[in-house]
Amino acid sequence: MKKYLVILLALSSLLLIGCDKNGTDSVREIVVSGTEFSFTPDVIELEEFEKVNITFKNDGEMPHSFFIKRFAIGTEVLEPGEEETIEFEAPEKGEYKVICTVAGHEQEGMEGMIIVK
Ligand SMILES: [Cu+2]
Repeated sequence: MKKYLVILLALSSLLLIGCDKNGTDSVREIVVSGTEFSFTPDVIELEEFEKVNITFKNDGEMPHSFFIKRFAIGTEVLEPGEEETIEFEAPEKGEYKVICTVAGHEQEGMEGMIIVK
């Protein structure tokens, strides 16, 4: 009987540690790089309603932006070398397309996806 109690205590303390790491106030930092003509990473996976800071860096030689189409949220069009951070709260489960808003860049393949699981 005592043995089980010890195991139980050990498990519950593990759970507590887990909670601290993923507490509701924690904001994950995600960095996305943009070049001609792609995003790296091009897929970002988020938990439902997770809060994240997405920093978009223009590592290319042309102006670029990072824009989440469905919600019309994104960075300004940034010059090469510039970066901007946006705060984003993941919506419900789904796939949300990300594009560069500079004319022609989406057509060149500058698109990505936020997948909320
Ligand atoms: Cu672009």
